[in-house]
Amino acid sequence: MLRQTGVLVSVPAGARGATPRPASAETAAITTATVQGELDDDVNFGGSYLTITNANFCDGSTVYQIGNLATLGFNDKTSSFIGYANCTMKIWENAGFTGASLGYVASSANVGPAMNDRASSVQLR
Ligand SMILES: [Ca+2]
Ligand SMILES: [Ca+2]
Repeated sequence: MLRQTGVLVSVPAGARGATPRPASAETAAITTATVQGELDDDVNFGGSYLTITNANFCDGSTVYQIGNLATLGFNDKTSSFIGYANCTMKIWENAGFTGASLGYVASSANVGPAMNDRASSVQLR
């Protein structure tokens, strides 16, 4: 797990991140983790994925963000994404929230040709 810009990110080897996973030895120390969102390599929420968890629920105004998806091994991969726990998400073409963007939206089953495999940073709120 890596902590960056106040967002705790985990890349589980097992189940998808649709619901918060039960406590395990790995996550026992994080008792209030909430899955805020998921980036998926394939359209329709398929393929490999990156879940974004945090202690907080989104409130629609507080922004949580990952400034460089390359540091998490998920640069230029996102083809679909979905927010959880009332989060909406915005993906950006470049690291540091610049370039083309899509969002904020609750989910996108297909980010479209303009953004496919281009997301390098992401914000949630
Ligand atoms: Ca992809
Ligand atoms: Ca990019």
